[in-house]
Amino acid sequence: MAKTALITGITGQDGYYLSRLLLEKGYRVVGLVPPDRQHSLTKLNELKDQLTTYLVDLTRADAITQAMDVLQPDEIYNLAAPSFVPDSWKDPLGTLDLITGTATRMLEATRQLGLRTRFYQASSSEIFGQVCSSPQTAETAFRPTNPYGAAKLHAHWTMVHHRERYGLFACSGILYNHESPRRPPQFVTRKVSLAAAAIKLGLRDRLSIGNLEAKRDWGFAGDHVEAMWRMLQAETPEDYVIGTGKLHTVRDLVATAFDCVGLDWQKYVESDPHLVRADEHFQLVADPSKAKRNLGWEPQVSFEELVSTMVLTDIKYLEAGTLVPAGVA
Ligand code: G4F
Repeated sequence: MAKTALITGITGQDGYYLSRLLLEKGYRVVGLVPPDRQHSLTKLNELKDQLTTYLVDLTRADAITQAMDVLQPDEIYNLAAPSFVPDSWKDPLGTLDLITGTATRMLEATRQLGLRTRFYQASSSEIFGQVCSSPQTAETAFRPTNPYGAAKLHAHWTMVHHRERYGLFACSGILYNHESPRRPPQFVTRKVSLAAAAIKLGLRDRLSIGNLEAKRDWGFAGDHVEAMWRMLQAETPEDYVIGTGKLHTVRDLVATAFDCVGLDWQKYVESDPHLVRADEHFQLVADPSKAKRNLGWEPQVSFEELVSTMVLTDIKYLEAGTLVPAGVA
């Protein structure tokens, strides 16, 4: 019988790539979608005939428990989260409830129903924050510096408590930045790929960007969701950092993107101090050796391939005159 995988955050970038992967593997894939996110289901049009979705308010423990009781999932991937870090300063409490609250409600439902479900918690390199050593492993000290990172850390510890106290098969993937043509445009990779494409096509002539010296460990979302699945197939539940192990600057990103379309970025890009974030740390880089050793996981797509795919896909969208609302591409 086909395994059932339940995904929260299915309408996001990772939800799409993970659904595709699990469907290819023969899973029955079910998304729990909050009623106020129902409109986002159009982003999954390509997969809609193969997916099941339930409208469930993730802020309600009883609704989650009821859905899980009906579905009896073999695996849960808890991806739901507001993911744009600066927004977490505007609504720290809402961020905490959506991230930590949802994780806690799902873990508690698993425990109370006595399910043998395997649970994946989407964690983030933001839990390392002001890092004390680089590259990071799952054993590196956690020192988040924003409400998003703090909420992700709380969710991580809640998952650990359920694993250690109740014996749940639960684990965290501590993921570094992962991108694709489905990344919403407020994130820097998509902002840059869209701008390079639009400038190439003569649709605009400038790109305002924040700190060009900011550094990130950027990988491909399709590679990172493969690691999520592998974590739940392992013999024992363990936490992993998932990243490429390579740092690039925003300057590298811009130069690579504009180079793809034969443009000199320095003619078009200006730095806007209003877009520079305070208190950022630029040594967030993964040591993915444990994932390679235990899970056989390695990133397949290089930084250059990723950026070029994003720019070329955006050119196609813009040439086709397709509207590119957040997250739809
Ligand atoms: O693309 P970003 O906005 O992503 P950020 O903040 O690193 O967060 C992403 O990755 C985290 C770790 O995996 C996730 F937890 C989180 O949910 C999200 O997926 O910014 C990347 C870097 C930052 O250093 C930022 O300051 O790019 C720098 N940057 C420079 N100029 C800019 C800009 N970022 C944005 N969004 N816009 C700019 O103009």
